[in-house]
Amino acid sequence: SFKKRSLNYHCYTKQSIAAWTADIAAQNPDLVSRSVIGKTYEGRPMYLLKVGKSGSNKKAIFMDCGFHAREWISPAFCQWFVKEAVETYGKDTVMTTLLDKLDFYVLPVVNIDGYIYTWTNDRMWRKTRSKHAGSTCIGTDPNRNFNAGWCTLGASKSACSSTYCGPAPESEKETKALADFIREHLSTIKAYLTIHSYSQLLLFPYSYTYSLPSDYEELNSIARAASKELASLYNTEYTYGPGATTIYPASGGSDDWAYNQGIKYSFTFELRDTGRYGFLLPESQIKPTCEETLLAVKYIANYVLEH
Ligand code: ING
Ligand code: ZN
Repeated sequence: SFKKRSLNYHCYTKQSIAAWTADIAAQNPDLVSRSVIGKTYEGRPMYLLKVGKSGSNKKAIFMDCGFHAREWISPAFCQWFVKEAVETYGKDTVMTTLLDKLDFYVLPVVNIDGYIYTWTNDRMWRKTRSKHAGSTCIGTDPNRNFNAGWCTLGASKSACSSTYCGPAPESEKETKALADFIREHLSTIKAYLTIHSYSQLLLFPYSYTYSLPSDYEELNSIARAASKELASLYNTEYTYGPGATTIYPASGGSDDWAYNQGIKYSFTFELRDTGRYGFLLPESQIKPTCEETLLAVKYIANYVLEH
């Protein structure tokens, strides 16, 4: 079981996320089902939740959290999202329509080994926990490990670097499991959302090149509207745009890879804050951060539904 987090959704601790996935699925069998898409380097099962009312020919949205171990607000958001879905289905008209017409695949923690390591050993760990031949340094950056301009820009070939791209694309069991699942469900997955922190950004392709994606205009206007929705709650300001110019050039990211697989609506969220607390975002900010982010995710999901 992967340790610690959220009994009441306002704190980072308490129950393991693995146990939480079992509970939320067991308590909401008409809305949530759980599967295992693979195992981590250290052998932990990667649980995926499918959230939605059963129906035929449904489009799907894939959302993952916890790529980077120290970005604790990210797994908190995936859990918040599923909790809100089951608690507001049948009450909130937008959520009800979304779950009636779409399926959400939610992977609450991609890098489980790293996440646990931040609880037990090193709060600022980022990478996976895999070992590499010929080096004593540990871990690969999962967001440099996808096959999108792999290791050409803003990534390192040194195993000791925090942005190590790994020995090959999808060398990590975690990224391979995620990519395999998406490849197997390409006909239904219409949007890919990946949740990181921090910086308050809504990014879309590309990060591995300065070239603009062919859907630039549409993605930019969705990002603008989603950022506006997010800000409507607590005035939290987001900047949006292509990754390369909005945050920094970086190859091997999952959003670029998903976009190149044909998933047009591909976005990376960088949640709160802008640096005061950074990765150490206090528990008092979990709820407001999740609430405002939910507005943006619902906006994007509704857009996908209508297009
Ligand atoms: N930021 C992302 C990172 O992996 C990113 C930014 C997004 C890079 C999309 C590449 C593609 O560096 C954080 N905070 O991890
Ligand atoms: Zn990150």
